[in-house]
Amino acid sequence: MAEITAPQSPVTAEQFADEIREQLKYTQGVTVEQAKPADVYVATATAVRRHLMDSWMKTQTDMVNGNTKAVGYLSAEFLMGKQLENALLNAGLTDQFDKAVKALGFDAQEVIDAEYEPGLGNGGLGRLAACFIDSLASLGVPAFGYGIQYKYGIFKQEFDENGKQVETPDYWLANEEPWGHIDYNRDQKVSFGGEVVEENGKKVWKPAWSVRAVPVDYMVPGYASGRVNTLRLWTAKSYDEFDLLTFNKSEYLDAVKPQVEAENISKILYPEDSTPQGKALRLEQQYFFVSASIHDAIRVFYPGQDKPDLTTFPNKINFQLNDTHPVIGIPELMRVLMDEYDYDWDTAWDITRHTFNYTCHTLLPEALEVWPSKLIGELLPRHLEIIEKIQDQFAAELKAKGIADGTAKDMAIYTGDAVRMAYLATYGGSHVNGVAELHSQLLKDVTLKNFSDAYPDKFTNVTNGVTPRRFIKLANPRLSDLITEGLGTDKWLSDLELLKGLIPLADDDEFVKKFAAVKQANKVDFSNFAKRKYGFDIDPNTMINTMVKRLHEYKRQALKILSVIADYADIKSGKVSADDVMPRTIVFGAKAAPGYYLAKQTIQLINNVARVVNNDPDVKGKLNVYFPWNYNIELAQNLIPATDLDEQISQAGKEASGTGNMKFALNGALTVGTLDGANVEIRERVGAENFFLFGMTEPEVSALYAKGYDTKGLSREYYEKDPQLKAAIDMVADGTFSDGDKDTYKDLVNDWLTKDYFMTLADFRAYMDIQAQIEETYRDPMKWSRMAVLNVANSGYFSSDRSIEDYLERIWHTGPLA
Ligand code: B1H
Repeated sequence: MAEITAPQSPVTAEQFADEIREQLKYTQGVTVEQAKPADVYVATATAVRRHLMDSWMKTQTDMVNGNTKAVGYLSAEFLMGKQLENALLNAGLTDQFDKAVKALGFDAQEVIDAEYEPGLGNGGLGRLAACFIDSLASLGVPAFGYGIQYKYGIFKQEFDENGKQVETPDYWLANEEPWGHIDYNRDQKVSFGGEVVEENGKKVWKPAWSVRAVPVDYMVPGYASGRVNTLRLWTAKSYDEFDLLTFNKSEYLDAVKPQVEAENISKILYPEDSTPQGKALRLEQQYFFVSASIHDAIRVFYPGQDKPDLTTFPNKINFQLNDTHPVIGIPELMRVLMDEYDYDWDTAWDITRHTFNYTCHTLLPEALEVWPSKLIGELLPRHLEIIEKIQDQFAAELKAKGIADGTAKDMAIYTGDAVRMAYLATYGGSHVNGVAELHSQLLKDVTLKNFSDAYPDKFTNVTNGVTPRRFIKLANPRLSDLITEGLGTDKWLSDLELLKGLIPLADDDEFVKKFAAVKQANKVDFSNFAKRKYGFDIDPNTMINTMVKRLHEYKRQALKILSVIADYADIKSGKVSADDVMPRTIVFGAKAAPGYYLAKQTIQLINNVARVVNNDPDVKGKLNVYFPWNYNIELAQNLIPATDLDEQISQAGKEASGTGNMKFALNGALTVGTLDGANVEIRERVGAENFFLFGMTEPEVSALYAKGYDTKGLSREYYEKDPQLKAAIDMVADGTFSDGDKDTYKDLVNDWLTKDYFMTLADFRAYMDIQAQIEETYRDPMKWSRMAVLNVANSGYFSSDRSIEDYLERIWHTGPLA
């Protein structure tokens, strides 16, 4: 018998059933007989929260009274996923729940399914924030996640009859949401606009309008740590309930206008992943949550003090800036310290500099936020003044370092016209980190090179990670049981490097067969799930080949779909006999930003390739393409454990890290990938022989740009030279996937043949070649499964617990509560 260390509440199933019954009756006014699964879900959530309450309160008092510095993770996105199962796991109530709901006459899965998934993030960046707060709590480190409770999360994706993406609003708060507790008594006032005047030699900001920031608190229970941290998401409320003066003039709609506008601030998550839009409302959102959070931290750590000694602030909490989105926090803390607490500039700067650190998540220049000075000046006039002064100080510092004028100009935080938030963050904080080794290196060599030359000690790397609780234990219970059996303990859930103990089992045929059986059972489960949710008929006896991530040109979904088309063309032309084809099911999941034209064309193309291929008797059962709409955490948790082959095929030097790649490797999928982002480190760890590498490296990509690939139309040569590539692109152009219409994909085709910035065509041949090798390997099931076991065994490094430990050591210099 394996040693089991998972948390286990002393409460019995009978007691837990009574607690649920009590919630149903006394809070919801529903009898068990009347209750629907959704009622039982709410009752269970409330009961679980009660179980966590003492630990939550104790964690907070220990944090405030103790000497352990806390972490404030400032993030515009927290993509949490459903909460119930995770909360049950960490509260040690999973078994009791299963038995209790059964005793009450309900199906556990139906109760779990009643929860509506909150979508308060776009993709990897938001999910990383969710993994990090899970790991902080599990390591017992005192921490706050600070963000926004958007009323509308990431849009719901549907496909119309032409296969085009249609976005519909995600009104996730339409039904009772039992996890968040709105705390009207811990509100903060956040102000905007107006002007700065001088009074008695002091700058005074006279704002034009204010909103009320009200916190909604979510418990973040640690796994086996006994600690429960807080995710505090701010919602905007109006102060001006009603403008009586206007109302008396019987202009009712004008009277409620300020209220409606104030509440707009937290209304919607911007759906652009990696290409921010410079909209005033977005800057309002950023300032709104950051200002409220800074004031909240002062309230929490200096309770009841009018004149706190804020020189100790950096010893109380360090704020991590999750990308540039919260960087306005730097001038805000300066303003608070000087204008609200009377510190002089130098003292304020010293406090600020020691309070913030910045994580950069991108290499795409268009993703680094730059705000027009005019906009900042209108919305936050005092902050613009402070930014100007920071720029002056910065310029003087660069001069003193002997940095050339031209270079210093290139490095300007404030250019007169614009404010570069990444530069402000780099200068205004203590550390800057990238999210994978290659990414951090490229930040130093390219994106932030001047800064790295001037401030080499600021730069470090923390490779991303994912939480094994949600992405192995909850998503893949069969594999979890097998791992526990193989290792003789379940301790791997809080020490993922223990997975290394599985390495010898890759040579144990019995174990490898069990592992293969787990994968097969997961594939059957997924097939059933896909039937139920989408009406798909997925054959679980085919290879499941998955590409799930946001739709972006650099991620190269186009490369994948072109390869599928090429395979299809080969069968149609008789070049390849259908009998020789290894049956594959290709599953895509991807949302495109609503205004991203080529990304949306790619979605339409994938859907229509799926329609044509799946209905063609010539390839039936051999080549199948499915595109479940609305990719989200729930779909991820069902699809990842069932995947045989995972696609991580971005152009080298473009994907900062990727975190899907880690989830797949940890669930025993093999990866086909480029040397990009964290793929590099995954391959290093699982072994080159257990990873399907293809394509140009980052230096090769740079060299090809230097030759003029995108500017001189070099992609056309690849098209002319490679008949298989030509056949595939011609098929897109000739209307095969648009009922004969030659215009549908013309912009996509034109881009491939004239520009192809992300070098899809240049990497096509290498990609087809590696796919041939993949097929050959898959035909040997034992070999494939052994490779998959070694992927699991060697991926323990990619736990977000390890990422957090790296942050603690390299950046935050703090640790667990005593
Ligand atoms: C990542 C973003 C992002 N990088 C702007 N940048 C956004 C940028 O709303 N916006 O404007 C939203 C998101 N997201 C991703 O972060 C990277 O592309 C991944 O490679 C990385 O794994 C992930 C987590 O570090």
